[in-house]
Amino acid sequence: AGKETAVATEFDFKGYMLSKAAAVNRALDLAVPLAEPRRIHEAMRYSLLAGGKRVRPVLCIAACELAGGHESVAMPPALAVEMIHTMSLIHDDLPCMDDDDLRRGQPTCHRAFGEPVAVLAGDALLALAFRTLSNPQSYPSSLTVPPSRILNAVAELARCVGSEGLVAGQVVDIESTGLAEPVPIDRLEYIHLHKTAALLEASVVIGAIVGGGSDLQVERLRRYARCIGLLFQVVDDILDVTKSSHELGKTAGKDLASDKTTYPKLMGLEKSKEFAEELNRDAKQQLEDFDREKAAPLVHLANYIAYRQK
Ligand code: GRG
Repeated sequence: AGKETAVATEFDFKGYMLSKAAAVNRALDLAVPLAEPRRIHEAMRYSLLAGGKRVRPVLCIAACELAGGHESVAMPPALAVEMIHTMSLIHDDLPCMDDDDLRRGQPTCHRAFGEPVAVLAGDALLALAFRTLSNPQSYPSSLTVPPSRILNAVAELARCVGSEGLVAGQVVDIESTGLAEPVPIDRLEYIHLHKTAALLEASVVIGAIVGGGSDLQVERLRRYARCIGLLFQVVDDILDVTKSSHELGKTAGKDLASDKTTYPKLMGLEKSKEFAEELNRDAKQQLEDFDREKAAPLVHLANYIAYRQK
C-alpha cells in the first residue's frame, strides 16, 4: 500500500498535462499552415490555436502510451480528435445552432470571419482530421504502425462523430430544447453520452488502437472513457449550480432557474454529487488490470475531470 500511495502522489499531473498540451499545440500549428486560400486557413487556425485544455488529445496520447505505443505514434490521432472537437465547437456556435458570440475567450469563428467561412472552416477541419489520421506520412517513419490499426481507428472515429455519435447527441439536444416538460433522465444521459462522451471515447479508443492495445484493453478503455464523458457533464451541471449560487449568494443558482435540464434539477445536488463519485470510481475500476504506474495519467485525468472548479 505504501508503494501505491507513493506512485499516486509522485506523479506530476500538472507537468504531464502542460508538456503533452504543449507538444499537441506545436503539432497543430504545423498541421495547418497558412496556405492559399488564405482566409479559410486563417479561420481554421484562429479556432484551432485559440487555446482550449486539450483534454481529448492528452487522453489519446495517454491511452496510446498505456497500450504500449510511443507519443509520436499517438500524435496523428491526437490532432485528429482536437480538429474534430474544434469543428464541432465552430458549428455549435453558429447562429443556426447556439448562436454564441464568444468561444475560448475570443469572438466565435463566425463573428470573426462571417458565417460562410465558419461553416467551411468546420468542414475543412473535419476533412483534415481524417486526412491526418489516415495519412501514413503523419506517422514517424522509424516506428511502423500497421495499416490495419489505422483503418480500425478511422472507422472508430467516423462512427463516434457521425449520426450515431456526436451528431446524434446534437440533434437530440436540439429536439429537446424549449420543451415545456423537463427532459427525462434517460434522454439527458443519451445526449451526454453522444454529444460529449462519444468523442472522449474515440480519443481514448483510437489512441489505444494505434498504440497496439489488445481487444480487451481497448474495451476496458472504452468503458473508462464513457464514464469520464458522463462525469464531465454531471460535474459541469453541478458547477453551474454551485458557482452561480455562490456568485449570487443564494441557494438557487442560475441553472435551477433556466429551462435547461440538468442532473441537479432531476435528482438534486447531493444525488448528483454521489453519481459523479460513482462514475469516477467506475472509470478508475476499468484501469485496475493495467500497470499501475503507466495508468497514472488516466487515473489523474479522471480525478481532474471530477474535481475541476470550472
Ligand atoms: C461532428 C460533423 C460534426 C458536427 C458537429 C455541432 C455538433 C455537430 C456537435 C456539438 C458538439 C458539442 C459542442 C459538444 C459539447 C462538447 C464539450 C463538452 C465542450 C467543452 O469541451 P472542453 O471543456 O473545451 O474540453 P476546450 O475549449 O477546453 O477544448
